[in-house]
Amino acid sequence: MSIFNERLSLLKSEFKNNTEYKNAPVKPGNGLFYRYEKPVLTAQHAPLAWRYDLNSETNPFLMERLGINAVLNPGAIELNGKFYLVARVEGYDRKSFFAVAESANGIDGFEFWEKPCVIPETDNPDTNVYDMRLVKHEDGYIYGLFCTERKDPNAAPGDESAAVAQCGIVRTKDLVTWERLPDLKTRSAQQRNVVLHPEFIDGKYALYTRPQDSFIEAGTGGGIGMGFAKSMDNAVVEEEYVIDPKTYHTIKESKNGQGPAPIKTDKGWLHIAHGVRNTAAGLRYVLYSFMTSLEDPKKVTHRPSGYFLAPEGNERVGDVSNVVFSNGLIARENGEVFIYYASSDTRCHVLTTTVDQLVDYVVNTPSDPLTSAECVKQRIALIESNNKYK
Ligand code: M1P
Repeated sequence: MSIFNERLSLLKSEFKNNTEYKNAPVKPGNGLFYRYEKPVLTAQHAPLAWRYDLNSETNPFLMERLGINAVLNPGAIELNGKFYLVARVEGYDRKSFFAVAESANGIDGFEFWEKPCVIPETDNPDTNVYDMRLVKHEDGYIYGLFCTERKDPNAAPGDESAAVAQCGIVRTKDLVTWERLPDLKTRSAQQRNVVLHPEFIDGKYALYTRPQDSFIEAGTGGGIGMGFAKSMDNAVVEEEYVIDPKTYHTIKESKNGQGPAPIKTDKGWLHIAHGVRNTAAGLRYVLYSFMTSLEDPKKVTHRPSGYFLAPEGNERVGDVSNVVFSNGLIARENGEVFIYYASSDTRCHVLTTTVDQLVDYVVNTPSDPLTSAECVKQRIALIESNNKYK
């Protein structure tokens, strides 16, 4: 057998092993959600045709030509009973692109569509695009808000890393054809983690923002902001209100960012967000939750203490270690919720829970009292209230 044919047969069986598996919840879980034994989508899910030249004439060694480094931070949506992820796929060349993967049950069997998404450009070409938040808006479109990154035109000579991040916007009806709209305009020098609220507020589009001073640091940006735009065809947010500030000695001390669009519940809008703190080992990203008022979505009504998800075990290691990040969830009509997250900027996972569990968590978990002494009081109160159940 030729090297080419032998390798092709090995690669095909490796692909099958890496992608065709059942995924099971890890029990007993924590009462809020189940983690799953395996990731849902990885670089190994990228079809062979994306990575190899499959022509034995031009590639007799069946060498990998365009490798895939990571599959992470997927937007998520349910359409006609199927689960779709619009994942950030990163090549060995460090450029990310978007690709749709589909599954019948949302926890295993994800398969990429034949080709990645073709996202039209504006007059100012994107160098890199990533982290799409998908939202079915009440105006009838599915919007994808993502980060578009370009080299900083004011970078000092020799500085090849200064970049400007802004919010790119596309819309679609089918995830196949994407219409590019002008990038969001705000007063902030940089924007990442911008998310569209699914409903109009006072007749306007509402957007969660994350004003930031520089590419990495939120700086005086303050936290998760909210702003309003008259139109998405040329979206302009004049003023951003910080609704969830970063806070000293908490899990969101360095910065934070809205995750997917919030879930509407009877008790309020339920948000999933990421919080970042700095450590001697680098930045640590965890997921936390909060709730905003149905009457005034700028007002936070509940802030459970600390994080609900931190990287664990293998999740702690990857391209950017010690990170969990979520920008996609699916809240089904029957109350089930699938929260998709990536670990260490490398692979995608799912958590399953329900709206009832999330609401119970957010409404009934005490908030962070912000000092050690107050945390001790809080814990002793819990212990003492448990005495009668021993
Ligand atoms: O590397 C961790 C994450 O860093 C950025 O998030 P943030 O803007 O909140 O710092 C993003 O680049 C994200 O893609 C990445 O997962």
